[in-house]
Amino acid sequence: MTGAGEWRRILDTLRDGRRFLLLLHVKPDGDSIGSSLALGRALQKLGKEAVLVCPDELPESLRFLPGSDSFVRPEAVSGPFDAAVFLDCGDLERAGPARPLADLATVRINIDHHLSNARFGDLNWIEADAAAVGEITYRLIRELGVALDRDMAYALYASLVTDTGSFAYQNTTPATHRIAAELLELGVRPQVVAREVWENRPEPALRLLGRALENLVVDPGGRLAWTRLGQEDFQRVGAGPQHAEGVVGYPRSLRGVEVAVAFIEAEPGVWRVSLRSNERVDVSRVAARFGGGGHARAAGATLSGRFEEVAPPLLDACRAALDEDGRAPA
Ligand SMILES: [Mn+2]
Repeated sequence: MTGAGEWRRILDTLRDGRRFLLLLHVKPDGDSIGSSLALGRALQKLGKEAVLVCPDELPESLRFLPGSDSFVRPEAVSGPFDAAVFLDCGDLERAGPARPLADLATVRINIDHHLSNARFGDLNWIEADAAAVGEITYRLIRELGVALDRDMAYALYASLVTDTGSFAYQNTTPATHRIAAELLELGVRPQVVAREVWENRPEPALRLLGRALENLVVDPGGRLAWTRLGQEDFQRVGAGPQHAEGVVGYPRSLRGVEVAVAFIEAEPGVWRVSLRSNERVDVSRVAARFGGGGHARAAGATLSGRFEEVAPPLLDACRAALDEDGRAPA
């Protein structure tokens, strides 16, 4: 959490500026996409220009959101901007190829909820206990005096639903539900969002999940479980890394598991590692030791090399974190 002065300066910058650049993170998720769509629309309602930049293709599951066709590629953007707003980016690198565009802006505003946020902005608002950046964006829009409309409500609801796993994760709070209630009152139909976000799955994704379940390994004692999807798995079912989204939720769902890991070989020899914990272990600390980061219950890192080389040290770090937790007073 940051001081109230910083929050006021962010609001002032948004009120005073005319032209804004909104930046998402690479492999954009519902939180990043929903927050930027909602804030962009709010700024437009105030008569300002908002350019929404997406470093990657939008995931299929979020293209139902109104305005999702308004994102532009980094190479199509020209400055100057009064401010660049980073949403849901734990560090500058997360903005990927869009990162240099921030130099076209007078002020860099960093709005995030990652514990590990690098505070790279001129103005930073980091709220680690916000379930989603969408919650912070909701308050920003309210305090800018913009009335939420149905399109913004859908965007913010998508942000909440994706970052809380449909209000199931530990980050879900009364505030999350209060905001969600208001979004439903504005016309959001929850079944539409759930269907689009979770259930509109292409067949290769389900086939790939089958591979992931076959590759499941459970540590003796049952508190650590992991799976892997190598290039051979993707080839076998005609899937790509984008179809591996959410796979780590399956080892996490196993009875007795505290820490779950998914090793995804996104490119030959490049492993995207997803870490999850259920109750106690801070996996962002494990991820940080391997150059990654994230939240206490959900974090990630990228490792290069053969699986046999990259996996054991990371799994050992998980075991050490679990041992440490076992020794801590209850
Ligand atoms: Mn988020």
